[in-house]
Amino acid sequence: MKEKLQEIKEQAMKRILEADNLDKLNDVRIAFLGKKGELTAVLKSMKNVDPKERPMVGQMVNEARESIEKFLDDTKKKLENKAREIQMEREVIDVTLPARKNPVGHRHPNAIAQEEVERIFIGMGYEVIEGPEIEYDEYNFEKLNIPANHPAKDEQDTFYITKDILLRTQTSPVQARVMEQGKLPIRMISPGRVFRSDEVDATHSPSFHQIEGLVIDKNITFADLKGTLGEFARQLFGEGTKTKFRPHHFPFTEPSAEVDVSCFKCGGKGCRFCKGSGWIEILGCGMVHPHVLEMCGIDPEEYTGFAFGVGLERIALLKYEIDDMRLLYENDYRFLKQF
Ligand code: 2U9
Repeated sequence: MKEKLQEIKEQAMKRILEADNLDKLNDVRIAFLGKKGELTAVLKSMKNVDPKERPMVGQMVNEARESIEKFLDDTKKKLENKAREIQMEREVIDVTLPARKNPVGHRHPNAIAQEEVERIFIGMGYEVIEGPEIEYDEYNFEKLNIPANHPAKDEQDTFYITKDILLRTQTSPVQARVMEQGKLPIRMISPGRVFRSDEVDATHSPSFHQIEGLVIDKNITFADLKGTLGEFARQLFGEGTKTKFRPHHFPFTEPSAEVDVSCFKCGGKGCRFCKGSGWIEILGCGMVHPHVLEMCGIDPEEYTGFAFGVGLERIALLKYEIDDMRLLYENDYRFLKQF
């Protein structure tokens, strides 16, 4: 028995020395001290030992167990230290390495164009006011003098949520609400997203952005409108830019006009960009219809005003010479980073 124990002890020590990681060491512990381990087997066979010799053999088994356990624990500590050292080495941070590039996004052409338009009007004393994208029919159409039988109100053109609630088709309801508040004079622009039930193509999208402007004060005339939009066009497209006002019709303004700017590519001679005409259409405008003033609580005998609307995407496409509106909605970084 003594020899057997000595042999088990030597075997265990040898295997412990050979274990070069914590998993292998644990295997050795199980092989010798586990429930089915070799030393445990010896303990179980004690019933066959002569009862007189049992205390002595028992003591020998305990001694063997203790020395194996101690050696296992010491080796475990050594292996743990070694593993920690390896980990520390692997995780060392080289502070002299150049920093990894952190790619940042890019401002969208729409955002750049919007900020440019806002900057110009803020410079002329306008306030920037935003409003809800979901609106009442009353504010989107009725108060803007758009009658019930107007084609724009067709379900083909407008996204209705209920009979009376819709996705705004223009930002005009924001101005209608400001007018209703009754604080005059008003000098404001309202940028924002609008919705129209259009098929997607190079120049249309069911959701796009507008910037509308409104000025209400005593003695505002069409001359103020022409001067303001002329200055806007010069600041946006360059000092030499000319403007042309063509008569038009909108239900909410009277008289109304569409505005062309002289082509900033060819200076008005005619080129591919302006399709040979020398002019590019950029916005719509007019004097606020007296009926609209009345419906929004303003006396048209005392106050007059002008309004205008520009499509933000149209400005972005023109300014950055982008030929397909869909590029503005794909958010491909390779496209965006060019502007
Ligand atoms: C109120 C009164 C009048 C806003 C106006 C336009 C002319 C116009 C278009 C530009 C391109 C829409 O995005 S677009 O298709 N808009 O031509 N908008 S006058 O007139 C108003 C607004 C609010 C209370």
